[in-house]
Amino acid sequence: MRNDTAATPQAIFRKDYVAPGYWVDTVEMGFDLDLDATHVATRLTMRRNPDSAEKDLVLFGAELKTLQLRLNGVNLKKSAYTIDGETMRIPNAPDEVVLEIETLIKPSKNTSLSGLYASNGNFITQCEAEGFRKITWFPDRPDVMAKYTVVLRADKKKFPVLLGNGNLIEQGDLGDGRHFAKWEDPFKKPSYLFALVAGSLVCQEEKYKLGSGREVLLQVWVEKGNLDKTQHAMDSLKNSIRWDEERFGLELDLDRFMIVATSDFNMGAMENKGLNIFNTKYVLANPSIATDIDYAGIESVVGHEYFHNWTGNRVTCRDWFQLSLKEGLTVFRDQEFSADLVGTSTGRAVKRIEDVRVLRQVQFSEDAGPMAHPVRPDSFVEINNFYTVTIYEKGSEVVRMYYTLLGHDGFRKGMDLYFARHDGQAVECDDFRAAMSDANGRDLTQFERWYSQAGTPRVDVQTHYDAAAQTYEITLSQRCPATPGQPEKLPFHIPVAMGLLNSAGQDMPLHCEGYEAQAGVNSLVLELSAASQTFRFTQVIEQPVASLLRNFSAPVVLNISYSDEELGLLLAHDSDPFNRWEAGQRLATRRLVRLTKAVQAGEPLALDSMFIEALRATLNNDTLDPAFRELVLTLPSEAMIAEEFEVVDPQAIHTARQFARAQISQHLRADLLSAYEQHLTPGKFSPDAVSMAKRSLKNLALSYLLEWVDESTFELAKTQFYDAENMTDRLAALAGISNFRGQPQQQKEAAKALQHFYKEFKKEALVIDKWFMLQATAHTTDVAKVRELMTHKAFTLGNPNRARSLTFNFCNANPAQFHVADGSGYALWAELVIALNKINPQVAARLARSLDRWKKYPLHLQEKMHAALEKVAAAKKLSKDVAEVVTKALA
Ligand code: TYR
Repeated sequence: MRNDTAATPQAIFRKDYVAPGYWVDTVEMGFDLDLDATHVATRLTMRRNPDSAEKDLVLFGAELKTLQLRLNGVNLKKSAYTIDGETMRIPNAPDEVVLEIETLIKPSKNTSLSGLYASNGNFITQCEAEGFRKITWFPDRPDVMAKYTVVLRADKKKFPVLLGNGNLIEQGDLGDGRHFAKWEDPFKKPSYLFALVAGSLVCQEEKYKLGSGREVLLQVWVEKGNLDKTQHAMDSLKNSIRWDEERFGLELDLDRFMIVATSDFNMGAMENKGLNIFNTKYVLANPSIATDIDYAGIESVVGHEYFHNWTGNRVTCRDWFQLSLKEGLTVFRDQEFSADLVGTSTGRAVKRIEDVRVLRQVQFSEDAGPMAHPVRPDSFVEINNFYTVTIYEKGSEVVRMYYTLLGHDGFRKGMDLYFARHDGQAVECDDFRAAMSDANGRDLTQFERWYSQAGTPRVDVQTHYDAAAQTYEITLSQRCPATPGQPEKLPFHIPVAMGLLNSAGQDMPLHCEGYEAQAGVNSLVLELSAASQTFRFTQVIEQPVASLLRNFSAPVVLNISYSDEELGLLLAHDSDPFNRWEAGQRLATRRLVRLTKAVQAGEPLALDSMFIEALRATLNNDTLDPAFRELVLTLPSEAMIAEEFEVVDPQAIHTARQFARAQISQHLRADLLSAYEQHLTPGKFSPDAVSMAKRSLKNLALSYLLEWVDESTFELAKTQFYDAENMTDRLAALAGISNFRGQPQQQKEAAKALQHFYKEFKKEALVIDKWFMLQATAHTTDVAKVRELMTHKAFTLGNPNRARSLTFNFCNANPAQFHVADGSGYALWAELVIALNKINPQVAARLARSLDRWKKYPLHLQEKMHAALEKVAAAKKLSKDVAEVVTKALA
């Protein structure tokens, strides 16, 4: 039974959208910044929106002390307005309004990291989605766009740097030990893009010439002591600026563009106009603290926020249900940016594979759970819970499907029309679809279902070859599982990129009825729009092997029954590198499922030589990019294997996967050793694609070598750990050492290495996060060990990065230990969610999602998960954020 102590969260609905009753033309603000009590004076010039059904003047505010409210120069009487929750309504206001508001806020008490807050003694803001209302009363909704002028005043010694959106137009001393800066943003913007930063910061800056010849000032602001870690972010910013000009013809519209790094941040980064605020994780890097993955992360997040300047800021969202309009599109853009920077076709494929892995592992799982929602949701309780992989990553896949259907030039035409129509506006996902459709004269009506229907479609494949007639038929049938509130689904418009391979593995010419044959083009995009469709190919001179869903052309699960031989052919020869990798994953998944069942049945385990030999051939194939080989050699994660089962047995999956890794280690030992040696990257560290690829293959080889317990490989890892001069190699070696199942002597050495690492980096917060993360995910780390680590002096739940490093990684990325039979993992989870709920609801709600899929586990685990969910649901003062997640899980 549900315990009803948690307030039932109230949902809001997309269909209830009403345009704002008033527009805001100008916003003038004055801040007297003080960490304990900041005074905010705001002056809004507003005018009635004659087209709205809303007659009242409506404002939102949260956690504010209101000192003053004046309408057209007259103090507002208590009887002149009503306040209900966060909503203030002023009835009978005149058509033209000047509203003056004074509020008092307490940044140092703000642990939610939304609104104006303190971070290491500096002021930081975060206003997306609804943080501006924690600064002042305002029609805090994205369709209200206004011009802002902001004056910041603060103590000059403590807060020498004062930053705002747009251009700095005036600054000076106030005489009393304080100083001021006046910032003016020339562009209209919604309140969620407002930002200010004040404090003791230093910057790397550079003048940069745009393609048009105009010169702009670029700055990366960090705390003192971090200026040796800003170069990569600066380079990434310059690359982003150039890329958006070249690929989309979009130029930076300001004279000044700033990035600020803070160690207290809920998400990755935020695209505030001209003043992007970043989690330090996505800014700070040098070879000794950052891994190759960190370098790549910085590049893509710097790109993402920069690209938002057009897709998000110049054209923004009408309401938060349209969030994917800006996020899905901007993820697509940052993915393309990273792919274009690498340039080579396998480099692009490597990036694509990495992105698809995240989509499948996290988004497909979300789509199959209680929080499943469409790319454009119909309702939510707390918008902060909807910054999801569905909105971002599936949203990006939806944008990519336009690209696949319309082609490179067609997509660009659609983008151009989108900006021509909507620059300066707050619009809907449908407006983007209309631009794509109108610019290309294509009917995309059915495509709308990608926005309105949740769930991951399944495409079942049947093939038939008629040797006498030389015809080949592919029948594709689609279905989509029910999701909360959507029991039945209608067919999607699915682009299926494909080719046919002959027995030598070469692409065959394609003659598909209804599709124009193009000489020399051996890949085709089939369009599946009915529940079931048959595509007929003629002049097919031998039995082909179909390569379907090339480059993962749609976010679906493709069910096709290949033989091992067919998969071997695809793995060895497919001209589409994505499907080459995919064939390897299919071979591996098949085996890992069998092994898991054997573990459960207590049967002997074995891995066949066909699979091992296919891996050996890939590993030793020097014509292949090492990064691509690393991906092929990496077995599907435990989470991916779990998706193959109705009922998940995390320990059996872990045992099976470890067995397979040890077998690969044993049988490919010589090959792995030589791959290790061949891919060393001596000399100065460089985060370029070629060196990164080498390191990734080398470190994969090392991690395999360590699976087959033997002293020489342990020594190899130890040497790498102590000698390496870059974090990529050090961390890889440390992970290997601490997962090594060796003798007590080696366990002692592992503990020593961990200690050594901690001492060396105790001043580098981002590295200490890695230190916790590595232990959180080690096979040997159980619940007791996590509790012990939580008492470590460097651990705190108050900092999101640190909280995530240990607790999130344990709950989400160490399934065999988290799902231990006695339920102690779940009890820990409940304690953590309840503790975090008091500090930071957004972070708490993220962790709350670790139990989303509880119905997929055996009954004895389900009972314990259910009890833990009930415990959280019954907790006092539960935030809307956490309440929504656990209520949906328990529904
Ligand atoms: N809009 C940010 C992005 O670029 C994400 C974000 C959302 C950041 C909410 C912070 C926040 O509170 O994806």
